[in-house]
Amino acid sequence: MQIATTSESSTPIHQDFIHEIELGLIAPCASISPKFLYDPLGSHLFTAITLLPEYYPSNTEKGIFTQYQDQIAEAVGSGGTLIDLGAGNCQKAESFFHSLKPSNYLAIDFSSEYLLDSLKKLAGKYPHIAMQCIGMDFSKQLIIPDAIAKTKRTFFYPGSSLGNFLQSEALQLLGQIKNQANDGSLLIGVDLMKEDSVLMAAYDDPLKVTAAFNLNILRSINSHLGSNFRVEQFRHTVKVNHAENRVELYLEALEDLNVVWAGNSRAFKKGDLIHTENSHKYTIESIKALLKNAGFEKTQIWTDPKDYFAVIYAQ
Ligand code: AVI
Repeated sequence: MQIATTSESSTPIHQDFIHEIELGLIAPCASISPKFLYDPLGSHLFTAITLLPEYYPSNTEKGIFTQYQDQIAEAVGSGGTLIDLGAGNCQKAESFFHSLKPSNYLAIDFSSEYLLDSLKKLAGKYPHIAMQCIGMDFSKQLIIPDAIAKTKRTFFYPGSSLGNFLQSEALQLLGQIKNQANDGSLLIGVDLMKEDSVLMAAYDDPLKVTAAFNLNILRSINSHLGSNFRVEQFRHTVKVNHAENRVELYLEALEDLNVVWAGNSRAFKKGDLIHTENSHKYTIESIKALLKNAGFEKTQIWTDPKDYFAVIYAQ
């Protein structure tokens, strides 16, 4: 078993996080970056979300991967380094090991604890693939260490996570991917715009798993900041913003309350909102234009029969 963990300067720095969280909390419209959703419990809750029948992105993307596995493998080719962005439990990348036959697998995720656990299990099953993992906040900057082979880098970014970035941030990330692919390529999953009822069911599921995932961010913030958020004083709220083509997640205060942490505090009135996530939905035209702007000239696209989701190979 060969696993290398890297702690580059891009590894999350606690002090930067505290500053970022405080800025969001004291802003007139309070917000918390969605990356703080993914503490160890949050990562498990997200995995549970992907198993919900209402959360169509996961099962639809899986259907596309299964149906077009051969075409995708032919487009991507075999060998080289597979770089998995937001690897999580590494299961999606694993499903491509057989057809893409990477010689090297680099898993990158914000939640390094969860990632290392996942990678240890994987490395035992595929001793012929060299594996590395990096705990990195690539929402700020994506830096692939020089030690990672530069030839035939294929970035793998499934699950429509690009949608969690604003358009300008998404463009910047795609540009960084293009720069560091060295003539390589990107296999990406993107969620497409659809009717509100489908979106609302996916982001406000009847089992309340998404509510738990969203509320858990308050515990994650308490552990970073030493604040005294109480989960039971908030509720999960979802809006579809048609002007911006996105689903928005919030936490709504159920009563007047005051949150305190080292030397600072924030008062919330009943009904006040904390913005926790945007999930942008694309059209085929809008994602093609974004990829082109980032330097990806050629695309191959696969979708499902309802046009809910697209898998794109971009070069
Ligand atoms: C990770 N990301 C693509 C998910 C999404 O759909 O935007 C996160 C999520 N938030 C609520 N449910 C799932």
